[in-house]
Amino acid sequence: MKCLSANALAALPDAVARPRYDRAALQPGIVHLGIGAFMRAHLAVATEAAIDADGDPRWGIVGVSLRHGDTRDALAPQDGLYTLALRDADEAGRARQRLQVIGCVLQVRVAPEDPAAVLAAIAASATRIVSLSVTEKGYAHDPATRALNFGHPDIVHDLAHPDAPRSAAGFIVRGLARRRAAGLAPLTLLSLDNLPSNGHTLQGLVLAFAERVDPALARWIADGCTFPNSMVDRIVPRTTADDRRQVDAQLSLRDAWPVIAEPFFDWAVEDRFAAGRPAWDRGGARFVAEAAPWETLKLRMVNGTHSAIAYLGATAGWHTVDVAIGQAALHAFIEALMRDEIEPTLPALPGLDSAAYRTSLLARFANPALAHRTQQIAMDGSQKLPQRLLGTVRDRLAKQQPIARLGLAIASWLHYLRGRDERGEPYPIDDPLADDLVALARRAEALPDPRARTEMLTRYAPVFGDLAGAPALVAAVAPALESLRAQGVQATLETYR
Ligand code: CS2
Repeated sequence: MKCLSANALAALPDAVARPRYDRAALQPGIVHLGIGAFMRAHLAVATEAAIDADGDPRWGIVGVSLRHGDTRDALAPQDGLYTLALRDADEAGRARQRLQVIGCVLQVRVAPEDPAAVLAAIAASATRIVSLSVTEKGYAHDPATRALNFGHPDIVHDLAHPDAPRSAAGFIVRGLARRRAAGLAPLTLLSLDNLPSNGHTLQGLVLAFAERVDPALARWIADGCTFPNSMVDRIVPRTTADDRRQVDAQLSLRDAWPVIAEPFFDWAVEDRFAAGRPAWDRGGARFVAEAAPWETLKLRMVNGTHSAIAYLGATAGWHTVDVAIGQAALHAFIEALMRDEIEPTLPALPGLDSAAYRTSLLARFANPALAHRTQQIAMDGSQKLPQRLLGTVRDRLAKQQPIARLGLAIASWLHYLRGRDERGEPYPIDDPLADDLVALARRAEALPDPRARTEMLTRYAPVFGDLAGAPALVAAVAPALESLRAQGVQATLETYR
């Protein structure tokens, strides 16, 4: 089978969408840090639609991998091309996929191999936007307070090595320093991660780092660069070897690294760009005055329940989200969690029908064609819980409202930290704070008293922050945790639905 490449585009089956614009004319205008599956199924797709719609050639993308060379190794021989496979099921429940070859990624840089090339890309005169999807832990911050963690090894390293940073904040600040020194204009820093007020969060981290490097640089960034907040939403599971085979069969070409996603796409982004932007609205983006209310909606409804499904599913042995949500008791629990405990905390969003949002979200989770692994979503819980579940808890406790179901969602994470499922199968805890968390779970396990156990676990401040050990939190989590331990996931769900 031939490989996907610029020369092979003409041979694609008619049903496969492909770039219609002149790829050779594209200039690199966006540098994207963290070119993983999510970005290739979201930002790149909206950018592709914008270029297709108006032909503006200034928005080609230079992707940066902050860790491994695998994306570059896959995409370079393909001239940067890759396939997006949108998957769902037809009315009869049969899985189907719609393919599109994306052309706006011009090249991929691998930061550890060539940090100078990444800095040069940020400092290039044609670059107008530096975007990021580096996941929660890529911000090197304290998850509970969202302040830059100056004790983080990458931040310590980056303060000492101006020419070879490792962290996103290090690359951004050192790259901007070069722009400033070269007399170039400031640009936009655009976070696409699932953090509350992700633009403001990024701004706080970048300015904190820049302040340590040079206060005048920090002022230049604060005055000239913009940090729009944005809410991103599309479910993008990790691509498997099986996915590749299915895409290859339909392409009649070999694509070393396609991305798989649901058809649903949403992006609410603040229209504050220091040096222009693509016409992303042509690709489904919504330009909004304030993204924060949309972020709260999405983080609490989509991600909060996704994490609960992940921990309950992984411990019960339901390996994918569709299988998990297909369990009547889990479905009923998640629906009730949304309706009774999350939705009442959400900010007013004009035009939003919350019942319809809930129903469509449950249908997205039930998509049988994605095979989204619960263990994948379960990773990095320490970085995710604060904005996904604990903000909701805080809001409800402030109004003396019950948090029984949120208590079970949090208990499911604590239970998961034991590192083995209900059949006794062990799994690794994949989390930057795993060492702490596993040791804590062991110490708690040794305590005979259930309440003392929950108290010890919820006293973990990097995650629980000002809620650490709070009596109302402990009162909700302790019975749920005990029930998970003594009766298992299924029986517990029956009492919480
Ligand atoms: C998921 C998200 O892996 C996870 O933590 O909850 O990646 C989720 O699929 C997306 O945010 C949906 O937009």
